[in-house]
Amino acid sequence: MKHVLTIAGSDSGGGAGIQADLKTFSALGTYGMSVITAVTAQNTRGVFRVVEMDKTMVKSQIDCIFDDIRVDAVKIGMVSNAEIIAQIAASLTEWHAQNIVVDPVMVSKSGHHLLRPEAKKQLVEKLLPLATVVTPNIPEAEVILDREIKNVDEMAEAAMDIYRLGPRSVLVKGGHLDGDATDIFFDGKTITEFTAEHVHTRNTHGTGCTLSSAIAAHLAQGHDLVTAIRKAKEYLTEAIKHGLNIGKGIGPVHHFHNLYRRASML
Ligand code: PXL
Repeated sequence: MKHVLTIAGSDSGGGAGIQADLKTFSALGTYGMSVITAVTAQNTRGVFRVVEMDKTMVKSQIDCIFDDIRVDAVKIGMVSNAEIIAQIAASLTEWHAQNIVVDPVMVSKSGHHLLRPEAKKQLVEKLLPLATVVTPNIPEAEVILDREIKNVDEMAEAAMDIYRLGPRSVLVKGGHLDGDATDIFFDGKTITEFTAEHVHTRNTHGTGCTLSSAIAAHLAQGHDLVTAIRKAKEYLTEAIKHGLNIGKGIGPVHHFHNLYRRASML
């Protein structure tokens, strides 16, 4: 079995962050591990409080894992401050981590800031160059590049410009544009478009976390980037279609739709 690590924040509501990542790793047949960067008090209606971890505790968690267990891929999600970002970059470099998926989490679905604005520079300068693939949605790509992105052509230009910041490849996710969800992937040579049907549902909590974790799990299993992304999108589309009406706000996607269907538990 392959081993996949998430470095991200905890979502007490269970729909996003570490919880979504571990469910995704498990659903895709990999062994999941976690380094917690922050604890959020949240539910389907919003994020109510955030406590960031001490950077030395982030270092200790990473060291304990890499010292003992082979890590086949790493997904990085919510990392809210510059100190923790610098620590993660130093530790992953020291341990020669491979297959790193960076999801540049900035704002929750409910509109809560999960990245301190002053930490953007560190995220761009320290984390992006480590990424095998970085997976911004349109609002995140706009913040990274400091300009608006209004259509698929501008998404492709954004992917190429973010590529220049140092990651091995870039996936700009188009779910925030109207119409079908087209994502644009650039690996330094070729632009690849991924189009999935736009599922009309309110229950989309954790979609970004789930996609980046699924890409990491598929990279760990030896797939190339384009295949890993295609399979991750297929998994996410089904998880959104089976989204759960939990809570009074934005409900989570169903990570185990496949398993529950086979066990007649859907
Ligand atoms: O979806 C981004 C995200 C990432 N990580 C944590 C979150 C959220 C959104 O709510 O809570 C911990």
